[in-house]
Amino acid sequence: MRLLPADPPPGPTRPTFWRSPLRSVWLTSMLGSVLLVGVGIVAVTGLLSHAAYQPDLGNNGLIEKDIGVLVIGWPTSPGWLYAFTQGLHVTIGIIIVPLLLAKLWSVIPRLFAWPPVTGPVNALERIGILLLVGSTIFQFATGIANAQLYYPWHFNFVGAHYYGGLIFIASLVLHVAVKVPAMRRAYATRREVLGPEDDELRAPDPAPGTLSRRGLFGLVGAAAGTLAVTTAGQSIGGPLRDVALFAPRGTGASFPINKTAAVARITPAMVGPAYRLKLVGDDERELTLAELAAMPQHTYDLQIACVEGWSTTQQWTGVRLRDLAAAAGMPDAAAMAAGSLQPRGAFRQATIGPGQIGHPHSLLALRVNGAPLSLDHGFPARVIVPALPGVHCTKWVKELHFT
Ligand SMILES: Nc1nc2c(c(=O)[nH]1)N[C@H]1C(S)=C(S)[C@@H](COP(=O)(O)O)O[C@H]1N2
Ligand SMILES: [Mo]
Repeated sequence: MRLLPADPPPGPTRPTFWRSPLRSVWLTSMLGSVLLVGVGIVAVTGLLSHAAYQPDLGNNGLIEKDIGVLVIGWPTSPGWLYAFTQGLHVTIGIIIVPLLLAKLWSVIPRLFAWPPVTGPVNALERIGILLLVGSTIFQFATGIANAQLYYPWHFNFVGAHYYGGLIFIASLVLHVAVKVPAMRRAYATRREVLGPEDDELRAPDPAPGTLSRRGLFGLVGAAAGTLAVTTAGQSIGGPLRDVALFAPRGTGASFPINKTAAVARITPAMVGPAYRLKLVGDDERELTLAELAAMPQHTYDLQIACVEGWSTTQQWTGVRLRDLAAAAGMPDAAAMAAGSLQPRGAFRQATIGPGQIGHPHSLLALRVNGAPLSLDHGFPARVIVPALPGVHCTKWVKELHFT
């Protein structure tokens, strides 16, 4: 029984509708191979970022059910580790967008292939492609929107981007496995001009060319290069920072503020003379700011590296977290949860592990660049730990729980 006509209806389902002389399996293989390197880096650094968040710890509370891919204790050295991996994740993710668009353009006739499904195996393959294209668009759209601080959706970004990433990786692995033979054939025959009967992507009735294949690569390369120049500065710093037009916190700003005290609803009264830092462990005690400042102070150059891709190195001064753990009667604490004065929102608490607590450069900072913290940077006290995602460097710290 035939449900659909054997001949495609007029429009994009007809092979003659697609007339660019550039499309071929070879072109798609080239674009796909380069893209694969890019998305490979983005996928691995994405999983590393997930590991760095340590969602298994306490109130980091990002994901309800963690599939547990790449469960590692996140190291504290080198100190620039997260700035590097996350800078790569965001920067490469943005740079490869033109390549992704060119790749999708190169295979678009396949989207309209007629008949839409030829059999059970083909149906599975098409579902796989649907998952791949769907999750790709979802991952790039949510990732770029997040890096641009634009949240048009109502779901939890971290969870959605994590599960979306797992679907993306699984469907990509499948896709590459299925397509490797066609790619190898295309590369082997690169000098021959294959006819449409041998090359499912070649237009049977090509229009005169307007752009050479080299021109297309040049265009994609130029677009990627422009994105690189206007994005990378937020992570790399230096003169590139001044042209980081696509970095929402990047242009010129060498020490961005993630969330201002006003937005976080921190009032001057909260951080006035009545301020006390609460330490909870085997003992419980409260310290005034003067008592904190009277403890041994240490100064280090440390980096804040935000999940959004930007990073900055400043000189921080404060009390070692391990000294505070000892002050709470727990010198060997395995976890520390930092609570903020911030009345509402996701940043009320973040948890870190034993490696972070024990590192001599892990501070509850009272000063930055020689001066007391500004209110926007977390006055009176903030957590700052080497190689930790910025999101766990809690500002306006009210209490530290050691367990
Ligand atoms: N209480 C609180 N702490 C916080 C945040 C926040 O919104 N509230 N933002 C976090 C994030 S996501 C980052 S990247 C850093 C940024 O620190 P900065 O604003 O001093 O640059 O602070 C972290 N600490
Ligand atoms: Mo952040």
